[in-house]
Amino acid sequence: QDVVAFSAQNTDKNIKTDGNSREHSAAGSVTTNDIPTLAFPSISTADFQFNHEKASDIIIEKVEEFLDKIGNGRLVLVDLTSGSRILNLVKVKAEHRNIDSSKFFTFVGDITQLYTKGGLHCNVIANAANWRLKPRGGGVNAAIFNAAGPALEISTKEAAGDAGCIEPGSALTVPLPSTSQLHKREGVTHVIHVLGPNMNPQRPDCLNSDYDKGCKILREAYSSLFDCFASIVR
Ligand code: AR6
Repeated sequence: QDVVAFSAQNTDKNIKTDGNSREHSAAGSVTTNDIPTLAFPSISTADFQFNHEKASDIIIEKVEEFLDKIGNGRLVLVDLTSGSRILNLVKVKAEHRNIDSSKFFTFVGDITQLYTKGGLHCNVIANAANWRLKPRGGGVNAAIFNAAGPALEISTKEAAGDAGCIEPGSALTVPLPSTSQLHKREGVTHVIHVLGPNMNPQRPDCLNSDYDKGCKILREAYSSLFDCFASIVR
């Protein structure tokens, strides 16, 4: 990852973003390390081809709805590059709506290396999953399964139970064993798989540009995700 991208774009005032630093404070005081933090990618807006304007409105709406329900927790929208359209749309809209930037902000970086490369500690990360909860495919799903190792596949199977899959609009919390590299190295204790609406004809359950349905499902997806995070925080 490009260190410059971290320092130029990241908006968390509490962390140094020179790419090598860590969150720290004087002994005994509360550090940002202790704050429950959910890092999440923009669900459905890459491989699933969901409209970015509509998705950014829904992210803002749901963040505003949930900020009071997650106690002292923080929500962080993450994407790989500073040129990310969805990240920039959300950033501008969040500023417009005066959303508390200590509770919600955007961050440029790989969601599997937020601590080691960006100095941002996120104990929970969200995955834009596929309905079978399989490691395959590309995007953030493959990145998270690769970084976590086999422990995530095993824990995901356990959490999914007999069904073994999830419905569009729903989320599933998976505790990440301490043997996983993602836990050891990045401090991630939970992965929340989320299945968003699909507008890509090459993927299952394509909604064929039915945005009435698509927006409803994307709202449900973020509600499920933030509810799962709220349960972890509690
Ligand atoms: N770190 C942070 N953000 C990322 C990373 C990463 N390592 N990789 C991608 N993104 P996508 P979807 C951003 O396509 O549209 C999979 O194959 C990316 O730039 O991963 O919900 C699954 O198996 C974008 O902003 O998810 C599903 O079949 C966001 O993550 C399907 O794709 C989501 O992009 C899900 O498609």
